[in-house]
Amino acid sequence: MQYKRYTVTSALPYANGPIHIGHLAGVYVPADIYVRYLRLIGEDVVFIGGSDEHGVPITIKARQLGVTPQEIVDKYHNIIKQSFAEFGVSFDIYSRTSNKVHHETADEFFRKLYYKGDFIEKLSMQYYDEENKQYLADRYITGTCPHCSNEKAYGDQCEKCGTTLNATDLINPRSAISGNAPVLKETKHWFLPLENYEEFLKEWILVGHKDDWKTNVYGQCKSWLDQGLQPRAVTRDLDWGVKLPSEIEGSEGKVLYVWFDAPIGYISATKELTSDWEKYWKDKETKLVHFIGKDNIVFHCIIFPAMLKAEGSFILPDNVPANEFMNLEGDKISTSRNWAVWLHEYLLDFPNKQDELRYVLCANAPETKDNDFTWKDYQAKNNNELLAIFGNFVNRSMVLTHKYFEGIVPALGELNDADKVTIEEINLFPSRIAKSVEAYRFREAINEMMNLARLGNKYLTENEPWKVFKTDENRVKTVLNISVQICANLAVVCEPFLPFTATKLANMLNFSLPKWNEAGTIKLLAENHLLGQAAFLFQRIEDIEIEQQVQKLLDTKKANDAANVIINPAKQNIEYDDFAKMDIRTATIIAAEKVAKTKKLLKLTVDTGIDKRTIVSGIAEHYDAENIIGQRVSILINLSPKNLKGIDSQGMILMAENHDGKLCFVAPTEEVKNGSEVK
Ligand code: B3M
Ligand code: ZN
Repeated sequence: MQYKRYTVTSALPYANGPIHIGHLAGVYVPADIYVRYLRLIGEDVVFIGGSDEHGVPITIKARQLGVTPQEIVDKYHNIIKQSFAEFGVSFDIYSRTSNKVHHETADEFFRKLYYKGDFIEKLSMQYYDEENKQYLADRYITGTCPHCSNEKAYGDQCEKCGTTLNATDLINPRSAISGNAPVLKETKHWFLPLENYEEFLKEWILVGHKDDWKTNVYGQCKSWLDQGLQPRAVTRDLDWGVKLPSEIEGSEGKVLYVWFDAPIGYISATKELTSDWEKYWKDKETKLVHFIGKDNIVFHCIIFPAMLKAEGSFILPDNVPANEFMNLEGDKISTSRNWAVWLHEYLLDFPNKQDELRYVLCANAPETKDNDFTWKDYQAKNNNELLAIFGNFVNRSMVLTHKYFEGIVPALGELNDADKVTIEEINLFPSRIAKSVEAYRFREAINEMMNLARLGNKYLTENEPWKVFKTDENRVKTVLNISVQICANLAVVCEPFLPFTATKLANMLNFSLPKWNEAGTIKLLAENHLLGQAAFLFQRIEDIEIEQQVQKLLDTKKANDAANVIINPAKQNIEYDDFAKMDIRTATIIAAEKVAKTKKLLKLTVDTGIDKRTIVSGIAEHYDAENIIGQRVSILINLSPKNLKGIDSQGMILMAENHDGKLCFVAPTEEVKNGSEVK
């Protein structure tokens, strides 16, 4: 179907932390490419973004830091908004759900459904923290996941296995506020009876979007629909969020569930952007596209559409191109573990290298499966692709045109067969790239874009203008004309992916970017047009820069390991006499050797102050024999001797384990004679 305009939304990030590369690769880079492309083909499009400022993740963070939720969202909203702007994510509006217009819009939406009788009102038992006198919504409850035994599952979801949960599913539930076991207490809530929309959703998704939705999205929807839908609570007992209309009985202390209000945020933001907002949400000739991450699929494909359908006046999304996850150096990105490349830090560490990151995240986008970001790959893609192919081609074309023709676009002479083939190929690129972008296949699209640079490189290399110039200046004119035309084409078709590069390149070529449809020809630059100065589009990224980033991650890992040491609970009490039975002495290792044919054992000779005795100790994986001669230790000397690998071991050396699992000696910190009792 032919659409008149586009409404493109990107998931509203929670304002409880900054943006990282996972968000970018999954949502914002593809959405921005799509929107920039639409603008270049001259479409009417609004690109909507904003911060999701409600919900339990925000109030939990505020509580942890001892500040108000408003302070948290103010801080992160500003960081997020600024880093997006610097990164070139070209939102038409970046709004926030704490805005008045949003509260009004969400309130109006809820009321409409409420007064139509679309909700069911239910009394249910909810976990309650008696110490803090608070109902425990969603993430305020933690416990063991019944599916995968993850001990840190939340009341709404297990992040380890991805299952959506109810708080009452959790084994051994705990209040995230007090750590206490919660009690169940009655409370009233409003539910959207999703089962009433099941038939409509099945028809709309399973039949209607079988072929155009991505398989991962379609698959998740199908599995939800196959399981059968159930009523879903749209309210919560919380004091942070969009308040329920006060005239409703029992509404006090309750707010809309964050996943009820957040998607309405797309609509509120559009209202804030333009008084003409209705045509972007209510006209069937508008194409609505939601860019999201895979953990948001059910909300955008099942629940929000059911809400829209219930409301009745809105259009439904045409597509929901959700991506899988981007991992970092082989490990899942995690805000709480600080395992991420943060956008605002990247922008500081790599100033003016937005496109380099955009390129890597798009070329490696987790479109069909989870993918991995590594700094080595970032460096390789920059040095071997952006710099060696794209940058190098543009640079050679510019430098040669300046060298031979003072930077003036030379006239096209007679074309040989190879020229004609090249020109035909140039012609195919815009539509080929467009096709991939329109099908949300951005990796394929960016690779095609690079193929145009590859074509240019190959053309220059094969025609060797630097050799031909002496004998055939006219031929060089033709070759360089075609080369700079390829540069101009690149400037156009790279714009959605590499907007900063497009601007630089257009400046270099001294022309303003034409619309997409004008690309594909060798007529973008007129004969005799004066080019600007040649400059480098990309710079080599050196090993040292990459090593610094890798080191930063290693430091994070170390800090996490140290923080994660599991401290066992105390053992049962004993009497002093039990302790007094143990004879522990300070001693010194005076000889050590590896026990043959074992991995773990060292045979030690120890001066106990009483005697010199042999002890076999399982520390060979942690210490080399020659390095521990002279080491002070503590020994349990009256442990019954034991024969280990044919050696009589007379006692046990006391060791403590550090966070890496390394065994460390326990020894006096000051000079103490061998044989001194530890008591
Ligand atoms: N804030 C969840 C997330 O950041 C949520 C998205 C809302 S989109 C309306 O993953
Ligand atoms: Zn689980």
